[in-house]
Amino acid sequence: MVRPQKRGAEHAAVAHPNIALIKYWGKRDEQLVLPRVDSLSMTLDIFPTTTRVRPAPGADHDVVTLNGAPAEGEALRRVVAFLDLVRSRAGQELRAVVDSENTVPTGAGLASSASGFAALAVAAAAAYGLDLDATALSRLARRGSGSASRSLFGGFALWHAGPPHATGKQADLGSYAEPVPAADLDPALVIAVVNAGPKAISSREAMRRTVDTSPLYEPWARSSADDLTEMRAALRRADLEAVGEIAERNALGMHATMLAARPAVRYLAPATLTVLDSVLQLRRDGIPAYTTMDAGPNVKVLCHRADADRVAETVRAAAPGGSVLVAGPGPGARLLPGDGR
Ligand code: 2P0
Repeated sequence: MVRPQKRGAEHAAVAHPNIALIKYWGKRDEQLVLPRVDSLSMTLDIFPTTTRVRPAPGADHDVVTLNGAPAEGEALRRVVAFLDLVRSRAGQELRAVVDSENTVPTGAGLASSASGFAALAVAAAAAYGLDLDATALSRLARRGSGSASRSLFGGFALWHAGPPHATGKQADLGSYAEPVPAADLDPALVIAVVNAGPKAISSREAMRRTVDTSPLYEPWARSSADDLTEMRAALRRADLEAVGEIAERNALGMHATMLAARPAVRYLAPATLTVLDSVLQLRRDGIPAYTTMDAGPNVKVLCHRADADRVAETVRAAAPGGSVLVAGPGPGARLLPGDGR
């Protein structure tokens, strides 16, 4: 465990993306980023984000660089709002220089907000002298982006929605992620990138519209609580088939809630369905492989690591224009020694 150096020095942290097997979809408090449902994810071992934060005495604004280019618009606003939160907790006003490098290839179609805000939470807390444990860092990362709360932890992580009627500080304290043990699962996630373009509607806006207008939202949220109970039991007994079946139905149900929103939110593309069909065929051929999709058309296929090459080959053939990546379980977010260079 790397300890923060002295407050005010540059601190660097690294975090990896995560993919939810039980989805986070819908907030009950936008400002505190409190979800409607518990969610459970696997942190990946690919595409880390490394973020450096250096308080800058005398500066009158934050300077934020993402992959070498100055951040602007909504991306800049979200990072500055996050730094404001850290500063208010630390009782400091110093602006900062933030430099974030994301290794997701441009256009890979994989979101970076989870790894990005997890790394930023760890680096910024250290740079401003906040001594927070992993639970408190998870709560803090949540304020940047909900799914970032889960990237604090390696392997499988459960993000608690928290007590539904709590408000203010109690509500904030109740919603954080924690690691979930999973015995001998040896999983792989094969990621079929069928469309790397920007999405037509942000997940933030899409989940808001779904909660506000979809008659399927509440039934899905209720069934998701049962999915989570079953998922935890399946992880405990290292039953990949059950984990996959539960993840697949949970994700399809989430997409059903969006399809029933008014107007509908549809992320699934023709190529998505072609990949889903190819995975059904794999199952008929005796390979345990199960799909999950997030706020986009790309498909993640959960399978045994020993089957990952065969699964990758199948989905590559099913979506010839796309690209295919294979990931395993990855580590939690951590502070890097020195400035991380
Ligand atoms: C998830 N997604 O559980 C779900 C499933 C997308 C579909 O978390 O508004 O970027 O920043 O809290 O975390 C994407 O939402 O949303 C997401 P905000 P976030 O992974």
